[in-house]
Amino acid sequence: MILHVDMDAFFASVEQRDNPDLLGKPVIVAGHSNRSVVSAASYEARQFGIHSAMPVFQARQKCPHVIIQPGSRKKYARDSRKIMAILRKFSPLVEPVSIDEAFLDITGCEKLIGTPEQTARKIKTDIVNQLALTCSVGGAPVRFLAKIASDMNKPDGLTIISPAAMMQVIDTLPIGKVPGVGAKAMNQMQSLHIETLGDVKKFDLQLLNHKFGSFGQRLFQLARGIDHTPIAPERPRKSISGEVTLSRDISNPGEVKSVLLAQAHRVGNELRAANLRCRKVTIKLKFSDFSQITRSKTLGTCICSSNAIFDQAVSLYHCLKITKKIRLVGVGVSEFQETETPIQRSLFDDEPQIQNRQWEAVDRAMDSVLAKFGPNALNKANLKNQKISKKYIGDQKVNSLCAVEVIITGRVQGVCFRHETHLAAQERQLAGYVKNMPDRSVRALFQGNQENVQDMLAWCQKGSTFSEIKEVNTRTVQVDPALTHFEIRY
Ligand code: TTP
Ligand code: MG
Ligand code: MG
Repeated sequence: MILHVDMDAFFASVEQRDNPDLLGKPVIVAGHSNRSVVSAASYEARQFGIHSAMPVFQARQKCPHVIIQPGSRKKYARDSRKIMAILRKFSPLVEPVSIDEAFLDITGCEKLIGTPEQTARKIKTDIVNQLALTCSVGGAPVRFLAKIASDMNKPDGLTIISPAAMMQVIDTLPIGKVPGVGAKAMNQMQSLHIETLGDVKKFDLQLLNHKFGSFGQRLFQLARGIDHTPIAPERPRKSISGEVTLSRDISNPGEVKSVLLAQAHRVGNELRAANLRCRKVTIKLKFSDFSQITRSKTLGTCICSSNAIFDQAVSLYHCLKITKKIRLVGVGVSEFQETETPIQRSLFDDEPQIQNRQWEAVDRAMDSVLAKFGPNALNKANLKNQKISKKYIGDQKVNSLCAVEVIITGRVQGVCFRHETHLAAQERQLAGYVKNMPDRSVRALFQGNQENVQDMLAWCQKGSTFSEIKEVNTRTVQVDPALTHFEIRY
């Protein structure tokens, strides 16, 4: 038996608990700007038609006296950890799937705690007693139905689907409630007159595969109550990111860097709190016309200081030729390594490595001050006073040789792209190669003086006439003295 636990109006409920004046009132957690969106809405606010992801101005239109709380991610994360700890007392197989929900496999735990319903009730009581928050629990023989069950009687719900009742629930379950069925699949469902998950059983696997691709097989199984997805207790985080929608669109590079700095700090703080270092830094920019781009860089060493993350983010930003105003700025880190993992140090530490370690020490000291005295206790000097490290931008060591391997993804495998890359590399007197890869990406190696290589990387970010660059990943590699010219490799 699988249980799914999901907190009720999580962020809003935490705010109501911590400020009893808000109890029984329409409360949303969101930024105060009209451009912000609602993160969470209390059940009182939902009566006015307010829901998560709705712009704040619309929420205000629906309920002019709605109370807006800015919220505190740290506080919610702290409560989330406590909730997960409670759940782990009921089963070793607990899989948190978001900040406010988790699956538990309680198979075989019956003798210890009782029936699934008794277990669910005990979980609810423990959470109320220890956190003064309510949750909804769903139980079913398979994972996907447990999640559907937890949503059936929200808030403060408890719904158990027994093995005997499972097929009846499937037969009447509206198809739109099945995870994975989005707007596109719904159109197909309508054309096949599929209204409930049970209706899927009228069609054979071949037709489902034809209509829904790889999702066809999953639908075929779900309609028969089969879901082999296990409860995986440890699913390590793959990335940490922070982004902000600005109160007005900006284009001034100084302002963009300020926002990158703030996001780098936020991400760095979370990274260090999780005892991790990262090898990859990504920036995301959304423009005034809502188009967006991401750019990433894979580093030779793992970092965790906010400063180093900021430097990388700025170098990615500098490689872009931006013509539109920016409405959202984000910084993300990924490809983690545990902090305890010993780092391979070079025999003679170079200046950037020493600086990195010094910044790390400063950041850790800052983290502990902030944890103790709150988010406003300490702040870095703003950019006006801060010298932006130029070591990653390319105007240092201009004459030294370097080699960078690049993987470019997007619409890049046309003939023109390789030829234009070849010409651009030759113009910059670089050695190396460009090559189409089987996974539709393009791999290239650029070797030459550092300034020219940086310039070539900036060219890659922009792309050529007929290409559409999605991501450019770079990795510094060993200089190969045998490489003397640039070629297209087939
Ligand atoms: P949900 O569990 O989806 O929603 P909820 O807990 O607010 O309400 P419900 O009773 O329906 O479960 O999300 C958990 C928290 O995640 C939510 O309180 C706030 C945050 N969140 C966002 O920040 N943005 C979003 O778009 C959504 C859906 C949630
Ligand atoms: Mg919830
Ligand atoms: Mg949830």
